[in-house]
Amino acid sequence: MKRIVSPINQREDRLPPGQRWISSPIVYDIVDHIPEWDIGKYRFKVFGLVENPLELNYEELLKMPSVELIADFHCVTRWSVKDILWEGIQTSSLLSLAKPKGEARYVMVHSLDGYTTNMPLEYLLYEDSLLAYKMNGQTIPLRHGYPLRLIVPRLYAWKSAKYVWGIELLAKDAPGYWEQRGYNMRGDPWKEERYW
Ligand SMILES: Nc1nc2c(c(=O)[nH]1)N[C@H]1C(S)=C(S)[C@@H](COP(=O)(O)O)O[C@H]1N2
Ligand SMILES: [Mo]
Repeated sequence: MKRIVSPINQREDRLPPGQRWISSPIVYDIVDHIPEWDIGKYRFKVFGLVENPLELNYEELLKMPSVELIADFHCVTRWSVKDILWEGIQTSSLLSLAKPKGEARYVMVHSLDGYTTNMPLEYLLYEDSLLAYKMNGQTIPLRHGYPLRLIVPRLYAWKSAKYVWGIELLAKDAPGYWEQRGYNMRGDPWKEERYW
């Protein structure tokens, strides 16, 4: 299997300004209890401004061409974790199947817990952006995003939505859960795009 080391790990300023290294990611959730999702009913969707809307069940996702990714993880609350190993589907390959329309410029990511997050579409076209179903060699634990988690190493970790069920392509940017509460619409850690 192809293994990608994220370009962010290879930067000279690998640790973004205002961050410190810790050994493993701290779990954050907007709800108190994450239920065991019914995987038989789970459907992942790419919709909105696309020529070919996609709908895939979990089994179909696992059959898609996959890659391994090693990437650092940077939380806006100032901790960072080195070299997490993920396995999953490159978002660029899903988008090339879905065929974004010309007007599509932004995405809204939708999660099973009601969480949402937005970002410019270009971040899903980088080779190191993944929809991951494995973490450190095992099925992603529920607390870290089972069944499917977006990983966008180039942005702060609140953009790496857990429990993802959909990616919606939009012409205009719109704020997700944290973005409605003052977090940045882009969130580049090297530019310290934390809040407004
Ligand atoms: N669905 C969902 N995804 C989410 C969150 C959340 O509350 N719900 N929190 C975000 C934040 S703020 C961070 S820092 C990371 C934390 O990842 P972890 O819980 O796997 O450590 O998940 C992000 N993805
Ligand atoms: Mo976070």
